[in-house]
Amino acid sequence: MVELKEILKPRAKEIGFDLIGFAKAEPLENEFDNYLYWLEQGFNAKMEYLERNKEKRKDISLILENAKTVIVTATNYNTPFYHNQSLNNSQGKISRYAWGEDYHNVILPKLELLASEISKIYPEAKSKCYVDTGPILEKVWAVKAGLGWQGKNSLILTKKFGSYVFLGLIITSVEIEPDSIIPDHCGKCSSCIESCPTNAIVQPKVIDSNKCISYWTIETKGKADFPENVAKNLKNWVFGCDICQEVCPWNRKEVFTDDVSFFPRQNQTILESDYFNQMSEDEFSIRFKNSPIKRAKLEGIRKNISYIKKSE
Ligand code: B12
Ligand code: SF4
Ligand code: SF4
Repeated sequence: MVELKEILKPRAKEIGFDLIGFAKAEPLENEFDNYLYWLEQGFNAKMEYLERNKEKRKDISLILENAKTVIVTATNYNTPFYHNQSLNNSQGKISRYAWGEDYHNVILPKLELLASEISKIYPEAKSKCYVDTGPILEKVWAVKAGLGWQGKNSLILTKKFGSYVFLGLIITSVEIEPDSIIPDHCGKCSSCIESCPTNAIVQPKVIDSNKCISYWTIETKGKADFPENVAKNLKNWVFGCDICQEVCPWNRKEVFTDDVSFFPRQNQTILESDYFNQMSEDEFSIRFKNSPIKRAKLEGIRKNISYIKKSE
């Protein structure tokens, strides 16, 4: 049991993961009730996919039969680049996670490579890899695997890298000794709650997506009008929002990744209104190929920028 873990830990580093942890694949209890509470409150906004496959979110063995272990990885995406602090109202900020390549494309092949190490040792083992898109409460598993704690901004904070990490998961049928949980280190701090311009952190760890700039600028793809509270308080964010992470003391360490795929493409951390007004759909597809920004579509980005022109 211990032996496989000792093989996977250094191999994960070689492959490019910054942290790895192991959790026992058991059904969720309180965490699942909290998720149901979150849905009941309508905090998922129009993200209906979060209402589907509830049972799989509770019991991970419905995703992989005979699941014994959930392996969770964290990949640091912090880079030594920053937003220009004096922006005008035709310049929109891209959130840090979206400056470079789409993380799904970067992380999934690495997880598959790591999973193949398990098969080398246990050829009969079954494993499944996920980044973001499965019916899985990834942050809950990150806590269980001892990678970090869930901060009041609802994100996973790690002692070494803060919250600018992407999570990835391997569910496997092999039993591996679980890691210990790390205590919550938010303490009395509540900077994220106080700094959120739309009051989207409705209680510690709980985000109301209906109020979250990240939701409106990424998920609605130009198809819905922003509520007034969001439209007025965009603070120049046009794709995602990092305010509740920028204020977090755990992100002051500035430990940077050397993976250039997360560095800003063409050194762009902001998007200019004129640039998009002149752009064709084809140019948009080429410029944002394999970038998370493609998700918002040209129409969505134009709409988001039109809002910052009107915001305070
Ligand atoms: C849906 C989603 C969103 C939604 C909803 C956000 C949210 N907090 O749930 C929106 C579009 C707003 C969003 C935004 C962002 N996201 Co997002 N998102 C997801 C996704 C796909 C699912 C999250 C989910 O299941 N939410 C449902 C809620 C119920 O889950 P939860 O937050 O863990 O809920 C817990 C608490 O709410 C708490 N709780 C609920 N009720 C109650 C009640 C009480 C009394 C208590 C005590 C607790 C409690 O318990 C719940 C269960 O444990 C995950 C990937 C995944 N599959 O997990 C990425 C993920 C969470 N996102 C990620 C990122 C990077 C972001 C952004 C930073 C992007 C950006 N820069 O704009 C922002 C951050 C906004 C924020 N502060 O959360 C990363 C986070 C990495 C990390 N370090 O944690 C993830 C893990 C993707 C990944 N694979 O790396 N996201
Ligand atoms: S991402 Fe922005 S809007 Fe959403 S909770 Fe954090 S600070 Fe608030
Ligand atoms: S800003 Fe403070 S309360 Fe919020 S996540 Fe960071 S340490 Fe926790």
